[in-house]
Amino acid sequence: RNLERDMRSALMNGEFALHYQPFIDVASGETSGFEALLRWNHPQRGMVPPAKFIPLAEETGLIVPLGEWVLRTACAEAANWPDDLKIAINLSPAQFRSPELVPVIVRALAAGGIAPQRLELEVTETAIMHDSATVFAALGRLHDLGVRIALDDFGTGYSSLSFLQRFPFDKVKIDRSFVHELSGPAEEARRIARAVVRFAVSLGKTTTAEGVETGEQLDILRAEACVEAQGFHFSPPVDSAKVAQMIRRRA
Ligand code: G
Ligand code: G
Ligand code: NA
Ligand code: MN
Repeated sequence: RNLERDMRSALMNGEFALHYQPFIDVASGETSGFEALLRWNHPQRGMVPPAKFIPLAEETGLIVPLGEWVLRTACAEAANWPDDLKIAINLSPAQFRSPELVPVIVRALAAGGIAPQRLELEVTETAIMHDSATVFAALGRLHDLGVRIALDDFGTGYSSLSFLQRFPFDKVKIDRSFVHELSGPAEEARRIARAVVRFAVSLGKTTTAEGVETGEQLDILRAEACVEAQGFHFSPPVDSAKVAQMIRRRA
């Protein structure tokens, strides 16, 4: 396919960029960190959304070099930030099949002088179910180094509770489909949010709600003791110049 061929050259041509979306501590309103989100500025097609090219990158194996570029670039960026700010990076299941994953992460952290505790790796339930022995081994080693693991899009997958109990993660990201429902009249969404927060707390994990778009949603999440929030209500993903501006304004 054309897109596949273009993607191979895009990495060399510098057509990929990272945008960053802040996540906020609900209680203090302070920014806790930024999630790196990949963007492809195609010379003819314009912005190609990740939903279009990431599945293709996974199929073709290109996600391995692309994912390494993301890790290096995001850590280099975070090296410029105050060191209380975390950097969150999404990982695809296919990246775990590379024996280079752990060394690449260790080198990216060392190059930026970033404490492992500042790095948060986001993996989906689907990713960890798939090929779980390999994923377990890699995430276990990273977790032992102090890297934090977040379970992304929580509530949309099929992981069993016993599986989650054995899995070394620190944070649950409540999927935005649940957060979206919080503005509606249905009490059910609120009960789900409450249940997820309590579930996380009982396992000793922290929580982030994704896709927070309104103050009403935020108020409900605060009342349910959700720890962090992320979404258009605070900021969309922005480029690194805008991140620098946000950090200056904060200081
Ligand atoms: O930024 P946007 O909403 O378009 O992202 C769509 C999806 O692409 C999200 O689910 C996100 O997890 C995924 N995504 C964005 N950046 C990366 C990345 O660097 N690596 C991987 N594996 N997935 C990413
Ligand atoms: O799957 P993941 O959580 O990684 O997806 C991140 C993507 O979600 C980002 O690419 C971003 O564009 C999108 N996103 C971030 N905040 C919001 C929001 O408040 N509402 C919606 N609908 N999408 C959001
Ligand atoms: Na994510
Ligand atoms: Mn997510």
